[in-house]
Amino acid sequence: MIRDQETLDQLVDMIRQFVEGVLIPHENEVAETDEIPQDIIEQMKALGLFGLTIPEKYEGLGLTMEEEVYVAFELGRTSPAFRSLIGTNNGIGSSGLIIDGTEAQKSFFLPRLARGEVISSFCLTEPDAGSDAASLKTSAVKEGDFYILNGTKRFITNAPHAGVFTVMARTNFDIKGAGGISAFIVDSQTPGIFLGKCDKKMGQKGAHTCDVIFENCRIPASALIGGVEGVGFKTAMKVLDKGRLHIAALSVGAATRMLDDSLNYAIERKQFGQPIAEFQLIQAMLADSKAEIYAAKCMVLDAARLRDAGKKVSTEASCAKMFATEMCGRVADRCVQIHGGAGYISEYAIERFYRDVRLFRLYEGTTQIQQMIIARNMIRAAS
Ligand code: COS
Repeated sequence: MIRDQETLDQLVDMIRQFVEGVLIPHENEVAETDEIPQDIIEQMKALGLFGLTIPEKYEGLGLTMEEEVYVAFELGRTSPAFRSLIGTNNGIGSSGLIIDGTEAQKSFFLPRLARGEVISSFCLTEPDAGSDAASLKTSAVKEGDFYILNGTKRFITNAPHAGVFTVMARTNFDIKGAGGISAFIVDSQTPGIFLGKCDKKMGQKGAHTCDVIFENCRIPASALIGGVEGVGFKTAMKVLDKGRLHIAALSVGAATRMLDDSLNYAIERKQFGQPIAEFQLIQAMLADSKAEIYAAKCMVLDAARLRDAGKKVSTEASCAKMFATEMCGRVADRCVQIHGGAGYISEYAIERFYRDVRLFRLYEGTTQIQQMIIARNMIRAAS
């Protein structure tokens, strides 16, 4: 749902100008230094980019899902590292609170997240609980007015910068799967929290992940999201339904950028006495990529509108995430091919994008998990 087309157009234009004028010119620097310059972070704060999806009541812009995906199409056109820094506050790091938090939890944390004063992270994955998230072992044992957290969370995006963690932990050990899990909102300065070394990744330099280790970490009982035990897994799944749509939209943005760069390259690059764009085998790659981006964009927008209409979009979010991220991988591969040998050289952005976008098919649920969710939902609906 678009609340006011003119306001959205202004926001999208402003973000496009920021992406083109500030972020794209700094991509190489971020890739080389593995850091986003502080002055860019300050500009992101000033533009309200940390609070795009946080409700207006809590100082955010309160974007609807449809509005959010239009913004993500733009943000996707530059290095994913920039989006990653603001991504958790706008998505998996705040959604749990927005969807299921108590009023006290929302009013305490959300304005800080919206202003970018505090970075949030989402702690679901563990060394032995990745795709099978319901098998997580991190424990939260109630002791009076406190819970004691113990366990290790893995590959946690923005953990090195986080001021607050949404942590999924087991409160009931008699229930083996999802029903024994609760969600907590945890201040990262609480004694008993330790961070691992930053992970060395294939790409997305400038975006940081690491382990988060809880050792007898004592948190107040008021940290239980929504004040209800045993529903933390469902909170996590609802967060991921939304997050998967966002990743699908980013994939559309990244594929658009890669294709734009490749089209320009194909028009400029001459071989056999003419621009390579004149060759039909190059045209086939350009046309297939264009059509697939269009298809993914239509899917993302449709799923976003359904979510705004209050529909359950688990199937549609997984369809969009699966199709858009796989599409993005195919486009990345074709775009390297269009660049020829130059596509393997880091002077061209496509070499970096090829590595950066590989993560889209993995995080917030692999393609295989999306397939499983889609098929399961189909079977359930038919039985
Ligand atoms: N919204 C609300 N509730 C949901 C839900 C959703 N999208 N998906 C599942 N649930 C509920 C189910 O209804 C079920 O509740 P009941 O027991 O009351 O019926 C409960 O959650 C458990 O669901 P399910 O039985 O489907 O859980 P499974 O363990 O079999 O599998 C998958 C769940 C595989 C879908 C889940 O573990 C998953 O998404 N894994 C990937 C994790 C991931 O994306 N990790 C990325 C890292 S986080 S950035």
